[in-house]
Amino acid sequence: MDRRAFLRSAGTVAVGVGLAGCGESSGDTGDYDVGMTARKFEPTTVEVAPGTTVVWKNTSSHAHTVTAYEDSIPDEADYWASGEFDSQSAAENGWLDGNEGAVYQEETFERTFETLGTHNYFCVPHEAGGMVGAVVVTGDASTDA
Ligand SMILES: [Cu+2]
Repeated sequence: MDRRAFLRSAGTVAVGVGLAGCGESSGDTGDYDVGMTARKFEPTTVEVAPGTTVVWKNTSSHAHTVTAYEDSIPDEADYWASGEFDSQSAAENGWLDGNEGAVYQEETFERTFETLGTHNYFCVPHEAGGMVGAVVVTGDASTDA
């Protein structure tokens, strides 16, 4: 065989390894998409393509929840919340019953979004303090979270 051609092709292996999936984030390590600080989701709004799994991580020492607003997600979307509740009232009652659905320090919650539209959500204990966020699922999103 042509030895030079063999060497040339062998030398191209591994190009591009490690580059796939790196998102543009504000200095985090890339293992989550939305952080939970002491009193807010950061970033507040993320835009993703259908089929994207969004990962929240509690980057604070406070317990939080990730709880969808039942009346403020697309009609066709299933209800979602940390703690796997099937309604907003169940999630709110679960929190009152003993912090059910809590995402504690360093813990993560993830959800895969298929339904186009805006999914608004909040943190049960900190809603009054403005701890709310949104996942916008759009066919135009170029980033994979
Ligand atoms: Cu909170």
